[in-house]
Amino acid sequence: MLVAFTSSSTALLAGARAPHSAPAVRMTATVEKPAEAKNPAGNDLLMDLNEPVFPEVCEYAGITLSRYVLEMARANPEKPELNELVSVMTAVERACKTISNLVRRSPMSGLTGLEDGGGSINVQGEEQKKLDIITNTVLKNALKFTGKMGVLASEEEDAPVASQPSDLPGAEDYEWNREVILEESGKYVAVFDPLDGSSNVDANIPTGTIFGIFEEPDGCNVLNGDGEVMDNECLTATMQSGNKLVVGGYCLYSAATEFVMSFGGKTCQGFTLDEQVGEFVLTKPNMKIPSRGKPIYSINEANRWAWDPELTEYITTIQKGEGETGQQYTSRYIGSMVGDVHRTLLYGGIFGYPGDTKNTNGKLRLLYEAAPMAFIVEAAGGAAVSGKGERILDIDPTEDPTGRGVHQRVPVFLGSKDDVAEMRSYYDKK
Ligand code: FBP
Repeated sequence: MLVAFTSSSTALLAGARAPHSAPAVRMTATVEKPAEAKNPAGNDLLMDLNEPVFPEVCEYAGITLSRYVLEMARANPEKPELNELVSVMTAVERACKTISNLVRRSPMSGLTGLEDGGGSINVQGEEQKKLDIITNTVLKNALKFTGKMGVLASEEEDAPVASQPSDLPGAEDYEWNREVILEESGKYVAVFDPLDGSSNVDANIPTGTIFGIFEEPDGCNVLNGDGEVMDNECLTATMQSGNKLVVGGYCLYSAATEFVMSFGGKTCQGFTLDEQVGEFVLTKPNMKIPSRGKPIYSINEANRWAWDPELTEYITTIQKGEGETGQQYTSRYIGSMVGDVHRTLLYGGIFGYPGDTKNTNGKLRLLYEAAPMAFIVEAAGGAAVSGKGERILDIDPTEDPTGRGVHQRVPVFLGSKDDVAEMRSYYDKK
């Protein structure tokens, strides 16, 4: 028997705090064990995790993110390593709460504007915002403090950094018990974009944090016998295909702060930050993207002149309402990937950042933007492909044609399965 979340329970969880007269709802969810380990998009899963069990839910608190992650580890006793992921996820959760507060208060706390008045340029040639630097530090430190991370790769870091607690602020005066540190660290690898869409942040437009957690590849030792960092090993540890992700997700900083993630790729869960309590509460259990959603496309049309003719034909056709559905599509584009993907996940349709004659590989980075978002979209039953129609999660970053390593870019199309398939049909018919 399987009891997943029913609409009334969702309503209950969605903060429709039950009036005292409503009988306490005892919710049962049994362990889901699907026949074959496929994600909702029908693709292989790295690991076949059981969904957590919530025999009881406090009608006033709901299911918090931290409880969900704990229950996920409990529901998979045969994978004790998941217990270590609990502290990693707690760190990501805490960092996102901190970032949400920093972004929300930035106009009052002088955190708007460019770092060094525009003099601080990241490895991608972008002027860094003050918040790019600060949010990067917040997430980097939160992950390092877990002692569980081997390597971190961030949009704001030139190269992957080994997570050595010894380089944390104040570490020089602290007596490190090196054995423990060596033993503890080096299990997980994190890739992240600490503040995606930061070009919009000063205008109070939605931004977000995107993250992905990998297991460190077997036999990868970022520290040699003398505890020195092996840069090549760091790079190797981060350059993994998206289908190796263990956890992927994003946090959206908008009217509400929402945390959407998939643990293992089989389901997609949405949590909303209850600002009064300071907890992420499950408000969108088992998110599913419609296979054919609202007639919405989301793409920066300013680059239209440089697009492939196939893409131009597709967009023109759906704009005229002459596509497969006969519906006239409308355009929605925030210019913050997290915001545009979140809307696409809820309403359906298609989001894209294509390659074009100017930027053949588009703008979005494979490791810490496209792959975690593709992981989420597939966990919700959608599709995510590159400009060549390749599954984003199967792209091997070590086969990097651009030589940009962790910062390599990839053309991205993702969203409702039928919309992505329709878009691809224009390339396949040539
Ligand atoms: P960063 O802000 O993290 O560099 O992200 C890139 C991004 O802002 C995406 O969020 C967004 O989808 C895209 O660039 C918008 O690019 P453009 O302004 O060229 O449409």
